[in-house]
Amino acid sequence: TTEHRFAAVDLGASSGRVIVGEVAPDRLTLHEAHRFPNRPTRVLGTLHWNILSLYQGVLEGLNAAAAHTAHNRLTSIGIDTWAVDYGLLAADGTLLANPVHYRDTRTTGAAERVAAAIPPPALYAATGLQHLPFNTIYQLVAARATPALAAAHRLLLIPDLIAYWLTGEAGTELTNASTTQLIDPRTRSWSTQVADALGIDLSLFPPLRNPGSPAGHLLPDVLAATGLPHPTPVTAVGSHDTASAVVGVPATTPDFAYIATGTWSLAGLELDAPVLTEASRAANFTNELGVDGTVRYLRNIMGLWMLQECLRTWESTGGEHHLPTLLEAAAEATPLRSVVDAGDPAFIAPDHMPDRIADACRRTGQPVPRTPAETTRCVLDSLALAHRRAIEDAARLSGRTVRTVHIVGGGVHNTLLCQLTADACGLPVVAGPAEAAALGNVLVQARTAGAITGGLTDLRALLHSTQPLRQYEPTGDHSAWDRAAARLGDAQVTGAAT
Ligand code: ADP
Ligand code: LRH
Repeated sequence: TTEHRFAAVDLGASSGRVIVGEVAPDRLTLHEAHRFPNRPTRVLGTLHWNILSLYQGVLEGLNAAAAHTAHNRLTSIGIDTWAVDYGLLAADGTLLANPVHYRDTRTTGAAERVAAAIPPPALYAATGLQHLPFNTIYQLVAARATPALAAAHRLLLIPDLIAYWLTGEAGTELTNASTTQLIDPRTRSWSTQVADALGIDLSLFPPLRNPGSPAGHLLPDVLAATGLPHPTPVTAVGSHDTASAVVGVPATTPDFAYIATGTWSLAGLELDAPVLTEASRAANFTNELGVDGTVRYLRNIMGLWMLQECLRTWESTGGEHHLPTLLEAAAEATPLRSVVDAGDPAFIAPDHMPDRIADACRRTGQPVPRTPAETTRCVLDSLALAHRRAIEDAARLSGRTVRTVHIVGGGVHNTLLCQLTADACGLPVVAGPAEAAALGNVLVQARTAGAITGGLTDLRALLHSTQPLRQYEPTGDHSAWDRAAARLGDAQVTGAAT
């Protein structure tokens, strides 16, 4: 029998990893070949991704993946990363500027400029995307006068940039392209209307490609660096990490909602068609494109970023904070003492997170958390509340019923967050797998290679039968969550649609 091993390159905002998946029709095992930190760097006031350091991590990871497989052979490699960001290339392929982090403040004021060119209702009708201040269109409008954009021959989204460096071939993978706010979710192709209104040159983007299509072969210098043999193909997967994570949801029935929890919480539903109503726009729901013609109807919630940033602040001021110990203390803290709006864009930027949380509690007339454990509890209660709100809104706006909530991503390790989410939603939560994005990445490659067959339901059945999952039943007094929500008022948890 042919051995099929696939490497998933999965770059998240907190860490990058290269994971080897071994796949057969009834078997799916993962081996983490390499994990490396993702540390953005501020240079002359602008927050950048350390893109070459991340690429170095990819090469080292592929080298470790090769060493893990017989004859160093991988059936293929797939790449997924965070969304919206990009690199600009000259005609000879040179990277013209270091990619800017979506949390950089350069997009301040860009929303007003975009709204002047195309009113928000028309933009939503054309793209179905929630307003996030860092969507690619806002970044491009903010960068309009820069020399790099003026000189650019090509724009590559981050996973497409990594794929280009590995193979020399350029493409724009569709699921991630949908996060630019330049794609019409009905036609699943570029919106020339939006691009023209904003003066964005669509010819900067190489041709669209679908998950499952070939994306080239490793170049000789990459083979030398990784020890992989020629030819090692790269396969397009859901290159938006959240698209791959949704493939990696081990659902067994159609009436599920998902929450991909990592740096962000992405909470919503998988649909066959976009919801482009005014009510959906007002609730700030997005229609990102998924694998196999699906739509990811979801809302961005601040996620564990809030906790990561608190930890970073406490550590920088000399505190020792071990996450598991802190979570144990948070589990003992008073429930729902204070909650903040985990959809509020005020939490997007880095730095001073504990102070910003304290300010939000003060502004809404709630007790200010005094200790790291209380602040942690406030963050987790707030995330659970935002999860519930997103799932309820998604069900209402799409006319669907939800009976099970799946949590995937790094947040699966946070048992308190999983239990609070079950309590807030009043629904059973199935938690796992933590590496759903890597699994979704591997499964799409495996299907393309013929190692497995079927639709998303079949891929999910394989996940369900092979991956360790944990179930949480709702507990506690459900009305306590309604009272906590009421303290935040009507404008909460939508990310303030304009
Ligand atoms: P991303 O893909 O955005 O980089 P991940 O899905 O890797 O993020 O999730 C990272 C988050 O998962 C961390 O910020 C942390 O809050 C949580 N996490 C990871 N491991 C653990 C753990 N052992 N206990 C509790 N939380 C954890
Ligand atoms: C999660 C994610 C999310 C995007 C954000 C920029 O990693 O891709 O889906 O909104 O990063």
